[in-house]
Amino acid sequence: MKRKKNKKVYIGLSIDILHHGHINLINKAQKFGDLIIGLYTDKAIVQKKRLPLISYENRKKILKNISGVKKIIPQNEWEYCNNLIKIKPDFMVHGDDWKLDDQNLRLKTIKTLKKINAKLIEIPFTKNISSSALSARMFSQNMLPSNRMSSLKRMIESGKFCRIIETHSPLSALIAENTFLKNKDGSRNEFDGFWSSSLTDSTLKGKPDIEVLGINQRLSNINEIFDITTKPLIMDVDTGGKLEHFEINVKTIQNSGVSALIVEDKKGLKKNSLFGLDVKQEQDSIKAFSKKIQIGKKVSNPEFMIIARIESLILNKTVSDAFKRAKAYISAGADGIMIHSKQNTPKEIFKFSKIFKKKFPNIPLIAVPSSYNKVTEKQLMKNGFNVVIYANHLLRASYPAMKETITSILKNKRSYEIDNKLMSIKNILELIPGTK
Ligand code: SPV
Ligand code: MG
Repeated sequence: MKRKKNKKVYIGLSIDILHHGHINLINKAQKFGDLIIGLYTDKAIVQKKRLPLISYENRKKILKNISGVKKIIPQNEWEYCNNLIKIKPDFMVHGDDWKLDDQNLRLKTIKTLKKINAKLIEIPFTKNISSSALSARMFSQNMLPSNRMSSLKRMIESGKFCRIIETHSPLSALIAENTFLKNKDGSRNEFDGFWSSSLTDSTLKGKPDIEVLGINQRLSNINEIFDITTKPLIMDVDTGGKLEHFEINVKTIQNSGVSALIVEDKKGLKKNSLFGLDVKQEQDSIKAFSKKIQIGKKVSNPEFMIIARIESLILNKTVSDAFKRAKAYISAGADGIMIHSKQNTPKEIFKFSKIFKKKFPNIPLIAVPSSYNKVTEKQLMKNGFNVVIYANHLLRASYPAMKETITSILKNKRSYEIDNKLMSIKNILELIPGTK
């Protein structure tokens, strides 16, 4: 078939992995006219799937060099309707495998095509090649520290609300990496990354949360997690320690592949914030803490995030004190603000977020709803938060389970009674590939 003159053809592609299935599609599509590709932006992809490893600009560069591609435009939403109405192509080409997915997208597209008098051409998909399977393999093999490091900032910038869970061990991280629920449209409801908590890392080692674990011990824990996972990690670095140490530690943390650190504006012997004023805790001065941020920013990569954690509300100070600090820390270069609270409702953090987002709509805002745990992710999003951290839940889940098991065996002088609450022997043998 000769290329049709003066006709326009549209395809939507994301091509994080370009394979021969895409080339087959492009070759067939271009025969119907001038081929316009709607290249999915990061923002569109994260609506339904994982952030791609390769950035939009680099994916565009690859696509530009493929023969038959006449024009590339951004595909900003998961659905094609807006681009189709804008471009008014004569044809839209799609692999017929979308019939196996959720029908919503296909039906909406057909409706829009009818409206603009365009024809849908469904091409049999190339057998034995699956982007999802390749993508899973690519993520597991290509998650170099630098890729992982930059992925959180890209994810937040793409507009995604990030859901982060505390992981204190490789096993807990493996569960967080692989557990997901399927949404109606086929997309996954899952965690976007991990939190390395000073509280649970210390507790796991039977030590108090007073900055007693050295940064190297914390990082060795994180490196074990990184060996077997691909998602980004935010590290709780307490007060960040001495200024001179902070400078060196930021570099080491960043180079290991951590995406962001959260440093709190306290000084002296650090005590866990959730104690509030039941223990002696002192807030750092705005000047000294701003200096810490500046030093950290000076030695870190632009894609690495230094997030300032404001402890004013923990110490019963006002929302306006917290906001004054937020302004200063952002001027010092902070890439985001975590506003902490030990209240059992989100009232005060919402008061803060209202003022904060008015002045800084584009600066990421992070919540740690441990005490105000009735708040929903939807409410956090509505109030301008970009990231939620469930900061201690997996360790808190494991402790009572272990304690109950111990107690049951002691009581019954055998393990039979507790067995139905435990993972089966079969499941543990099959959990880690290569065990057999
Ligand atoms: C942690 O998880 O160690 C934190 C959050 O710093 S909190 O325990 O709420 O202070
Ligand atoms: Mg902590």
